[in-house]
Amino acid sequence: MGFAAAVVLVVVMAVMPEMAVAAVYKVGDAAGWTIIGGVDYKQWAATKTFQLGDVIVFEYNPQFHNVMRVTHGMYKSCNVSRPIETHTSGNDSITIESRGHHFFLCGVPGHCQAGQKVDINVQRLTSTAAAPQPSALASPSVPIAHTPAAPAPKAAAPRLAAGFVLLLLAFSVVAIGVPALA
Ligand SMILES: *[C@@H]1O[C@H](CO)[C@@H](O)[C@H](O)[C@H]1NC(C)=O
Ligand SMILES: *[C@@H]1O[C@H](CO)[C@@H](O)[C@H](O)[C@H]1NC(C)=O
Ligand SMILES: [Cu+2]
Repeated sequence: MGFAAAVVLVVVMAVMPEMAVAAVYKVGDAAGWTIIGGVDYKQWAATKTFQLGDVIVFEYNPQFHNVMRVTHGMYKSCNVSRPIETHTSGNDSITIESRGHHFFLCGVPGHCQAGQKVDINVQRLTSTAAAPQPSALASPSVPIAHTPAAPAPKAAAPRLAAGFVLLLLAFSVVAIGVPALA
């Protein structure tokens, strides 16, 4: 890679911070998807900044719970009669592929009313950045920070270091040369 290419990559990295790898979020963190312990899923979601391509993991005992994606109206009233989709594996990974609100609740009678509902909201941005690639290394229990995807700074660093050394050499020559002339 030439120096010009490295510079271009560094500039691209600087102006496109929204190009990030996907994060994996386990709903409720260690508690998971449950009605035990009074997990506040609204508070849980409020501390996250969900992005396109992020994976939301619902972990629960499928004998007692499920996951239904519903409309805003059904979410508000805990109406489980006509879900958009239903997940029942007990370990459901759902990739968020569109912006806006994604409403989920547990369809077992009484559970939504007890607070087992969550709104995953992906901010609507003006950006037209390409959808990020899901990270193969992400763990479901630990939210991964959104970091730049391309390894450009690593590639550019030795060249920048070489440039810095040249600059230091130039200053040394000037520093030694000036007193000699005086
Ligand atoms: C629940 O939602 C369905 C479909 O939107 C609707 O037909 C039904 O009347 C709703 N039930 C209640 C109790 O609101
Ligand atoms: C859920 O699935 C993920 C991979 O999709 C896996 O790493 C994790 O161990 C699973 N958890 C349980 C409790 O099976
Ligand atoms: Cu439930």
